[in-house]
Amino acid sequence: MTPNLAHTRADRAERVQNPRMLAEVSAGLSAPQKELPPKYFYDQRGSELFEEITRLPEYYPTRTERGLLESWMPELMPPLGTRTLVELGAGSAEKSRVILDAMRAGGLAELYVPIDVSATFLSQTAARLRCEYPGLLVEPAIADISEELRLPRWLPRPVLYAFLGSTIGNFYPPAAIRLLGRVRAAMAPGDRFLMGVDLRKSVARIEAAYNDRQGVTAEFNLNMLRVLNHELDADFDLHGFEHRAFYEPVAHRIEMHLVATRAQQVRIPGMAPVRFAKGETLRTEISCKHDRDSVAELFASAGLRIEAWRTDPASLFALVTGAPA
Ligand code: SAH
Ligand code: AVI
Repeated sequence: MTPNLAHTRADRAERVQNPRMLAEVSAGLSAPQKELPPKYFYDQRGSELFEEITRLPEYYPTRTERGLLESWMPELMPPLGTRTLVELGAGSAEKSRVILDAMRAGGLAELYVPIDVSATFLSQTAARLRCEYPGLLVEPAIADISEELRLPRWLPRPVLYAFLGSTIGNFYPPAAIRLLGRVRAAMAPGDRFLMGVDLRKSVARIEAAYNDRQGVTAEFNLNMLRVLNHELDADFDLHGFEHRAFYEPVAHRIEMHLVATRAQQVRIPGMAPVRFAKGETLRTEISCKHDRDSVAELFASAGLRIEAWRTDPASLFALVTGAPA
């Protein structure tokens, strides 16, 4: 069952009866290190907060990736003859327009399939794109990409599968490999994969991106508790938790946690009460940082090979294309 984080009564009823979500949250909150998957940030408010993050001065990934797309797509796309763009975790699809423009310039933009868990936000994205790109068929799919790639039965080929924003970094390597393996399995001859990855760099620069001065990332982090309160009727007190983000150098990743500022107990219908000791943390996200070798390793494990690799002059971020190995 696909998570559906939109704030409507129907969605909520669906989610509360969703034993899968309850089981996932229950398992995550009873582990020695409490942990929940970052997909639970993204209800409508979470998606909007992420958009705000992308405009923060400290959050370099989005604007750097956009610059790379703008300089590379007009050259990359025409020879590929891409007719369909399938995008994983599309969000607002702001940067996807750069790809669609390059497809349209060759007269080939036929179908766009944005996939996301954030249902209402996704339908707003789709509606905007239909207006902006008359003639382009836009078929959004609400799906959890950690479990499935929900694709229309028929896709005009060749297809470009895009996974932007370094969202791959939010998956532990085994889950990232499974996800890339699903993309590989969906690819036909002539199809390509395009992925954005945030690169390893100065710890100070990375940590600043996840500890912005305006506190937007902190709000985004706390939004997961709002989602649990709303979707599962939990009673998290948002004043009882604070944001923490730090770089873990061995695994090359940012970790985001919510730290309990006092001992407390949380009730979630259908689960045993959840106790937090003062200072105990709930890990809400990892954001793995890469280099060319680590991406090549992920690709190889998923049956893909790197075709091309582009970085910005400061080597903050990379765009990589892949094809079946
Ligand atoms: N691609 C956009 C958005 C990145 S934010 C960009 O580069 O700016 C991550 C996006 O992935 C959000 O829109 C979120 O709702 C979506 N997402 C996160 N986990 C997901 C999952 N498991 N399945 C589907 N979508 C997911
Ligand atoms: C979506 N994802 C790649 C973002 C990241 O940087 O890992 C989410 C995010 N978390 C905090 N700030 C942004």
